Amino acid sequence: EKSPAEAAIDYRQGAFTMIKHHFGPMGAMVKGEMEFNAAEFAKNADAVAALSKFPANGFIAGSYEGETEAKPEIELNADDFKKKMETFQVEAAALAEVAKGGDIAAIKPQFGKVGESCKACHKEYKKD
Ligand code: ASC
Repeated sequence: EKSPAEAAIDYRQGAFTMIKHHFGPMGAMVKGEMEFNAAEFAKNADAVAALSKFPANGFIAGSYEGETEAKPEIELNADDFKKKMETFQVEAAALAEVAKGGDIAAIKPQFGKVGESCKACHKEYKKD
């Protein structure tokens, strides 16, 4: 039987696995490693926007040791962490919106903003 902390770690890792699954192909399209397909891109952007709401639920007290890359600083800087999660959600929603237009030139900078929002959190709160 899993402890609440172990279950929370599994939950957030599951959410990040799903996010990565949808974010990866968008990155490949933006970089020109994969042919741009507007419909596929928009579907992935919708998925990331929806999934962006979930990881925060898994960062519960006591879940910063064991099989996790999350740093205990998350608990100490809870307001900053929450703000960074919300930035990710806002930027992901904006990407889903711009993706509906199917214009790669408009999509690219917003995709960049989502990536920056991932990186901002990882930089401070994810173990290397
Ligand atoms: C990814 C991935 C991340 C982000 C980040 C964006 O594909 O796994 O953590 O993008 O590298 O800068």
